[in-house]
Amino acid sequence: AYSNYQTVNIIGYPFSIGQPIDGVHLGPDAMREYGIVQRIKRDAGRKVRDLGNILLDNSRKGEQFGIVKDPATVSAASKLLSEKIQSVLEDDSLPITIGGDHSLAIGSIHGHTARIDDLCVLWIDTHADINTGESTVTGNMHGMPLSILMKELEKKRIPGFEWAKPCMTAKDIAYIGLRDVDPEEFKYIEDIGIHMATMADIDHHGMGSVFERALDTINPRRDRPLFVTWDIDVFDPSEAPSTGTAVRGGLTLREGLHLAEQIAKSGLLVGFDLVEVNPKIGSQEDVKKTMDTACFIIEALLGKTRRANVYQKR
Ligand code: Z70
Ligand code: MN
Ligand code: MN
Ligand code: MN
Repeated sequence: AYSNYQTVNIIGYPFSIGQPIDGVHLGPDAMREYGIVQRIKRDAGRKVRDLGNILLDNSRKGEQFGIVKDPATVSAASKLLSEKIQSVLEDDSLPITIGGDHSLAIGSIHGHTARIDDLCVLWIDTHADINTGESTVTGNMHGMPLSILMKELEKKRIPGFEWAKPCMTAKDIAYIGLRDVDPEEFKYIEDIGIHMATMADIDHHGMGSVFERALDTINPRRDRPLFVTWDIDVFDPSEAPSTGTAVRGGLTLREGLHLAEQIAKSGLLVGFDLVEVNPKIGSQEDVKKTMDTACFIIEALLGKTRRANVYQKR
């Protein structure tokens, strides 16, 4: 029901202040130059609109809350994304946000929940991104977006995000792909009770089963609209080397494709993010491979399968 949108809207989010490494703000334009728009248009069987980049303040002011770096800059940028997402959803189209660092999920998830009732979320990532101002070791806000969004962590929110009322509870979200979770994050996840599928679970059960279990937990009747936020660093560095925090032992391209194809097949997808592609990391070859992996995933999320080079009928 939810996949009957006509138009796919691509939103670039050129932002890097949620993490310390230069270059991730160049992700959206690098993906365009690589040909993402043409690649989707080629077979998508629906309109694709490139809305360009959101105009963001991507300058570091050095302002801090405790050790948390530049929360006001992150908040202002996320607010613009939330508003953009809300306006795009007005005309029943599917927004794709290309990052930019993962702090953008504050804006994209907030924007989706503002327009879509009963949203649930798959967080596909190496990292849990649920640190609070108390637990963060790095102070990087791309490791913290979920603590802003979760109702259960409301008391631990850092100031400056008053526009983004907590909009998610543990029963609304599941992780897939985790393998680098900070001890304090793990405590939050256990206390709150968020479903997590780690790389160990994927090894043991296989991606197909891991995906079904995640949906059984957050979407047992398969009737809730689904949002996906996909951190490219969930892939093994051999598939996606050009990202700020590559961790060995990640997804193969095939596991990623199977997951994306199953998500598309569910017919529940209402929007997604693809984040943390950094075209300044690694060789030209590395960057190309990373963007190719990202393109494969975006195409599969939009319904392309490996049965034939066509998108599945919706
Ligand atoms: C760590 C932190 C993180 C992405 C690194 C890492 C978080 N837990 N997220 N790379 N995409 O800094 O809080
Ligand atoms: Mn992340
Ligand atoms: Mn994560
Ligand atoms: Mn990550």
